Amino acid sequence: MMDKNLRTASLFLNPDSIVSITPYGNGHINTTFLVKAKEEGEEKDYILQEINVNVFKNPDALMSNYCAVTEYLSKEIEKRGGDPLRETLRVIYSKDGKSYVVTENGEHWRMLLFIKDSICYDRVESPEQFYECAVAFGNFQYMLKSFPADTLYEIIPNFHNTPVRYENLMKAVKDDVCGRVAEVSSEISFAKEREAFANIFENARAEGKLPLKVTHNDTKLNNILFDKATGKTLCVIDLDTIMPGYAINDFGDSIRFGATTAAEDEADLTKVNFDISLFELYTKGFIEGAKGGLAEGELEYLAEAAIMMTFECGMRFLTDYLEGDTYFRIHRPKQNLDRARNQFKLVSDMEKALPEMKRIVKKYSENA
Ligand code: ADP
Ligand code: GN1
Ligand code: MG
Repeated sequence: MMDKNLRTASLFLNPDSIVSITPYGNGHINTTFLVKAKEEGEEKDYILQEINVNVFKNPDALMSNYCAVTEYLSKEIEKRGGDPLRETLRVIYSKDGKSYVVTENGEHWRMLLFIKDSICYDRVESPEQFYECAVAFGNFQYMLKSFPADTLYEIIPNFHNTPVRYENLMKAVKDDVCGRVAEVSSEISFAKEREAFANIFENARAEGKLPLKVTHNDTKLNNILFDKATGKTLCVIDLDTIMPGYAINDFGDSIRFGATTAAEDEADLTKVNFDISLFELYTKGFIEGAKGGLAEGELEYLAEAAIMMTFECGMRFLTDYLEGDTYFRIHRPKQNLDRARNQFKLVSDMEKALPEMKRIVKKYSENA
């Protein structure tokens, strides 16, 4: 009897070529495995991923976006003389020609070429690395600037719509299905005090200041691969949430995850501090990477976007904690609560630093 994962991998590869299948990575949403194979004497590695259909309700639309964007990027990379097999993801089609398969027990799986000699970081290990990450995400947007955004599906409606995330939190508070509200009253008050702030991007959009662009929407440091040999960025990964959005949210989400002195789930808040020097480096890199592609209105709200994404993510963690941890994978009780408190601590720090953050944005915008 074949093991379940081997059976799934065999829908894409010859089972005799498969050497091992092991859990891989630290994502909160999908379940990822590394598949080591030997094909005609040559070692070949693949990523096998179960698509979380609790989160991604329309895997067909998701994989349509995924294939369209990766094929487009492959061509762009080739035009620039790059290596499309290392600088973007390559979807491996199943033996029956599908971009993903549905197994007999209803699971949805896809396969990607594993990018060898690459490394992925959960924490910023050197300032240069964060700067490189900024250039790469800025450049990612630049490369997709002519991609027809209206051909992409909106994979998760209102994904970075902060007012909707606020409403979801208020609903979770009202329902209190796990009886956890009493424990988090100060976090709920923190969110309520920022209700008006949550709306500023939607208002700016109504004034025509924030255009919709093709955006990544999950620009964490661990969604980028670095080249082991050169230390330079290689490939933007985790393309599940590619859809039209605000460019400044891609900026803000990277700051939330990277410009901090602690991991996202650090429970000791004395260790969690916003690092403005990393903010400055990222600002410089992102503006450079976007090569003049950011409009005046976008630059105006760049600093606020860091606070917005951090606040929004904090609310999402808190909502999930109140709803019984059904969305973000947890490895210990209260991990989502720790994540929420951690994000709110960063929001407080950034609010204090906002004038300085705006000064930094202005400094680099002038040369944009
Ligand atoms: P999630 O949505 O769960 O975050 P990701 O697509 O980000 O899933 O994958 C999880 C981890 O797997 C990444 O952080 C990275 O370490 C690794 N990974 C994903 N795709 C590749 C790839 N093509 N080559 C090498 N490593 C990869
Ligand atoms: C999730 O899939 P992963 O771990 O890269 C989440 C992001 C959050 C992030 C918080 C589809 O990202 O939106 O910002 O966790 N992805 C989805 O770490 O919800
Ligand atoms: Mg990821």
